[in-house]
Amino acid sequence: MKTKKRYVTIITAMISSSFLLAACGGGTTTTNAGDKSGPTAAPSATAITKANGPKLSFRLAETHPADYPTTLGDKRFAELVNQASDGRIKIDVYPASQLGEEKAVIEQVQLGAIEFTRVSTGALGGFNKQYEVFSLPYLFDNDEHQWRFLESEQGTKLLDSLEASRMKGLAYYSSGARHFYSKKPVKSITDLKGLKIRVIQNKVNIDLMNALGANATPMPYGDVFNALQTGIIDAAENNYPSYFSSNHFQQAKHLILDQHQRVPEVLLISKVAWDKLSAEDKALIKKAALDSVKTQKEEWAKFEKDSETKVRAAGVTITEVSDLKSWQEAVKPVIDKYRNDYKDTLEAIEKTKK
Ligand code: GTR
Repeated sequence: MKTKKRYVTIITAMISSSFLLAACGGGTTTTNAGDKSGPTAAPSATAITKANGPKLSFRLAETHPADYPTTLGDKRFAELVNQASDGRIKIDVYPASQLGEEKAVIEQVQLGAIEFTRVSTGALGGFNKQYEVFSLPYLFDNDEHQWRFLESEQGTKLLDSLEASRMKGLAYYSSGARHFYSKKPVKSITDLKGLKIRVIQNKVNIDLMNALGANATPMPYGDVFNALQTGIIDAAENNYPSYFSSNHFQQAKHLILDQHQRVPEVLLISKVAWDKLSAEDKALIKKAALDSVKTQKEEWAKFEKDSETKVRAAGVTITEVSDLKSWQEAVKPVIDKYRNDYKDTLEAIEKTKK
């Protein structure tokens, strides 16, 4: 039922968006290069005035629900773009995976069928090898360290490297630290052995689970709740906000705060859509994306605390890890395996340590 409803929403959204884009000359502000129409022809896209509504209408796909911090960041971005373009550019945010799960959305974005999305760099790792670096364990000491890297020259270079995968990275968003949670009690690293653990699909995640003696089970985020409920998997891993908002905490009540990854989020646009924009619109979209980071970070900080309070109140068993050394030792072979592949990025991450 849920899937059927989702497809109806996707199709309806595609139809309405294509109509608007058709009215807008296919999502571009420039006059058709091959336009040979004379004075009697129907008005071109550029002739549509603000009074007739926005000239450009785009969709932004978001996995999380409407009140989740990344969605609030997306909405702020859309609002800033609308303001800066004086109503010419409209971006509709579709939360709660209405346009599909991350992997499917990224494929649509590559084709230009969906223009914008906010996704995890974990999911991007399946499309652009450079992004798998973020799935390596214990790269960053804390969120501040991660942001120093993301805002460094190498962090910006990485965002720009998405162009090779037919996407244009606009900004990074916060996503805190990821921890394991399980249906069975997990008090130490050895308790993960033999567990079937859901991961975001990419090669590093599979190596990481192997290093822990667990079985990696990649699947879309939206399937995890049922998979936990039916016992297809024993465990999963995520940050506090996702653990809470997805209700995974109701099925997997044992959380261990091992902080194995900090996997940032990315706000991006399809290269197909990007290439059609005027230089002026590119600049205002890029600026709006970077300006929306402030809102996303503020909302993140609030929601992260709130989620922790709520899962604690729900009676989840939480194990603190006072000494991460044994965890870091156990997963070191994974970093060693990839050290050469990500030499520049790993060096830049090291340099941004304090
Ligand atoms: C969340 C992330 C989502 C999605 C999810 C997952 O932290 O914000 O975009 O990637 O993790 O585990 O699939």
